[in-house]
Amino acid sequence: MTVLIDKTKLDKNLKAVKSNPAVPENYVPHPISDAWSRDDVEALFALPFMDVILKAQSVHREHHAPNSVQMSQLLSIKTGGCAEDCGYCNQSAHFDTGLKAEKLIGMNAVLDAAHKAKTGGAGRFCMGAAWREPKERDMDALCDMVSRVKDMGLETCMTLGMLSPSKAQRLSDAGLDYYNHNIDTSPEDYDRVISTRTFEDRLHTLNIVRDSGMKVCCGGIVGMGEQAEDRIGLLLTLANLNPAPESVPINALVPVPGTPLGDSEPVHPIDFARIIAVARIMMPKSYVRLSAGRETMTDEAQALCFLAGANSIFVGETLLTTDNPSETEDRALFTRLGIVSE
Ligand code: SAM
Ligand code: DTB
Ligand code: SF4
Repeated sequence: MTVLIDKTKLDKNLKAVKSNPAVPENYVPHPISDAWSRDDVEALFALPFMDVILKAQSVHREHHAPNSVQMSQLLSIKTGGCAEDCGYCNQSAHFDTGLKAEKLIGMNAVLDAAHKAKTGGAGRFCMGAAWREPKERDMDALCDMVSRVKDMGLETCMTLGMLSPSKAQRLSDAGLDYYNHNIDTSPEDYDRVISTRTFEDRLHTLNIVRDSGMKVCCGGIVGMGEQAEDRIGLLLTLANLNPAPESVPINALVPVPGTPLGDSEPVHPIDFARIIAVARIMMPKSYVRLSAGRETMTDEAQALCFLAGANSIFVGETLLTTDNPSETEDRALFTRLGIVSE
């Protein structure tokens, strides 16, 4: 049995979870499976590049259409001023990044953006809020956004921070298909990056999302100055969630000046493709998304990621607040590679 989380630390962190008012008194964490051991993942990372890519491509072709990539479009529905202190994030109120905090946007702005997303070919519309958790008073508006976007024939996704069981159920009942909640890095590295919540808080919300019937979108960020063992720990935790997330965004840090991680060294494109390949091998049925960071990647680096088994991207020229390649650039790349969107 693989020990993913140090027991003493887990006990300490479970107390932290229990201090979260969203967590019921009788909370028992879902067991994490031991389908993948740390040794297994180390062995995958140690493979020569050609071997890991071939393995990933074979797994990919067994489970997915080889030349098809899912397209999701993001919209920030509540920008900036966030109470959390995630060291990578320009939306945290703890750091001075020059980003202006805004209120929850209105329905018309959401519907306009969703319409543009659909016209641009996106199949899923993901609404993100810079919150620790949504407030009760915002729930009606959020549920309306979900049902109106779904009525347009788009899949729906939201990322709003922590959820209580009742809030998750309301979103699920409104028609929310996916909930995005990233673990970001390994359990061991978590406290270096974020101090205002625990890794177990994240796992707890993921369990609540699962129990509400929504699909799970959960991934992480690389290029935050993490060690090789943290990349292993990140993928190990994701793949051993039971079941594995249906959607796995792998973000390359978008370094933002003013954030604690704004000076981090970028990940080499070959190392990034290797991470995608290992994720693909470990989570064969999941959509592995080449997420933040495409703006600074060459066409060749992105092609390598698709070869490694990435089969989803964020489209549109803005992610939540930072730049992403334009529709024209993405269309040219897809044409060159013979990729079709789904
Ligand atoms: N506030 C909610 C939360 O954190 O769960 C939802 C929005 S938050 C911006 C969604 C995710 O975006 C984070 O979990 C993180 O993985 C990713 N993210 C944020 N800033 C990023 C950056 N500068 N580079 C790469 N990914 C980033
Ligand atoms: C995810 O894993 N990446 C997206 C989405 N889920 C919400 C967000 C990336 C944010 C990059 C920084 C920004 O644009 O603000
Ligand atoms: Fe807030 Fe989410 Fe940014 Fe963390 S990642 S500071 S929770 S918006």
